[in-house]
Amino acid sequence: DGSELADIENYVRANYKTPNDELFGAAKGKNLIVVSMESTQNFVINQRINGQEITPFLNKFIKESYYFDNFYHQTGQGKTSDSEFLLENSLYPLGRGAVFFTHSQNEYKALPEILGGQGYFTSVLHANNKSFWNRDIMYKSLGYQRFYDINDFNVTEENSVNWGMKDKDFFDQSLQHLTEMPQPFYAKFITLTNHFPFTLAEEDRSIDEFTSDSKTLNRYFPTVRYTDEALEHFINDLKEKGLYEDSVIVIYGDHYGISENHNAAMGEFLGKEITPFESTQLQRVPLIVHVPGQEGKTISKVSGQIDLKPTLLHLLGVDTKDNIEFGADLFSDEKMDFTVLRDGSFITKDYVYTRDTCYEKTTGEQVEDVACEPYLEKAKQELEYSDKIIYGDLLRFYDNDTSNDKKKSPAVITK
Ligand code: GP9
Ligand code: MN
Repeated sequence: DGSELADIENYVRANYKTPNDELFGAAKGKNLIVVSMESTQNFVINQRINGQEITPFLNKFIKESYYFDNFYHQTGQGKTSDSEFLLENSLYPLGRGAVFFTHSQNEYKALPEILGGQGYFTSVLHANNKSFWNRDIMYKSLGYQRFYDINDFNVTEENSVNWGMKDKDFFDQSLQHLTEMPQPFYAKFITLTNHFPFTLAEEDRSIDEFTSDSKTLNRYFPTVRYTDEALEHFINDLKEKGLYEDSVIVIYGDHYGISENHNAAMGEFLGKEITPFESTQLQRVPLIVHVPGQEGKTISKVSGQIDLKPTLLHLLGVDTKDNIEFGADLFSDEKMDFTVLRDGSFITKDYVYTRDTCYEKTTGEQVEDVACEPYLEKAKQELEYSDKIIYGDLLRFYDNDTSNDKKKSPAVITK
């Protein structure tokens, strides 16, 4: 039965954060455009290589947007799909395997399903095979109405590199789909060019490669820049089509791109040794939220991908207090500085805990465990509760709203 859910529900209710009065519903009825940026870590923001800005567009765009500079990815082996899972459900992905594969038949009350219930047209655009990461199946469970997959794009040898369609062509061709969608819409875009091994033709490179012993890290910078340029074109196109002022635009990094195997090269680039502390801090990814009519602001509260769902729902004026989720509205004054990574590491306002070691954040120095102890239990508890929900398919027993019946979810349409 669902009795296990009672404890979890109590925990979730106790952790609910009251939305910010001014921002709740600030974008009511607007479109929601989310861009998942492949492998983009936060260290590239406002950073240069050989004097060249790596992300000139994003550096400008963050000044006109809410920019979260202490926002962590929380993905595991499911990589991009895990980040999608976090965004849509505000639940943690699993400690091993990819929840998109292992639990695609569960009952969820995901963002697309909720927004669909609010009259939104919900879709994902990603120029890859629909079954990659089991997306075609999982997207049905999440309540997506349409998946624009590789068959909805004209993919050629010229417009492809590395894993598939180049981001500039992807956004170009996506615009056609976007302008044909009924409004309001929730459209999620998943980029691809900045994917390991970061290959890119010479003529598409606008900045230098790095010059370390890691060819991977060396190549990373031009591909990050390529996606930055693709985003600039996309935002300009949105302005041209009149969609910019009618849409909340969210851009976030899905997970790290440079693994710990490249610590020596990364240390060379950043000019410091990559300790476990630094390595954890490198799990920050950009989060940019552009709300029409609102000025830019950098928010340094410690947060993670788990917080996206309640944050976005509140901006759109949709209440979340009956939801079972572990994130909190990033605009809430009550939001704690706290986030848990999938490997059990956690970050607070003052400390970083990883590999059974507590570090002071400002200095990166190891400190007594007792400093981190108050949060250790909470970190474990959250992961454990979230896992229980997934392994037990517990949301099946949670019926706070009858309109959220799986049988009524539309079949996701692919060509
Ligand atoms: C594949 C793309 C990349 O469709 O999303 O997936 P990743 O390897 O980053 O999980
Ligand atoms: Mn990815």
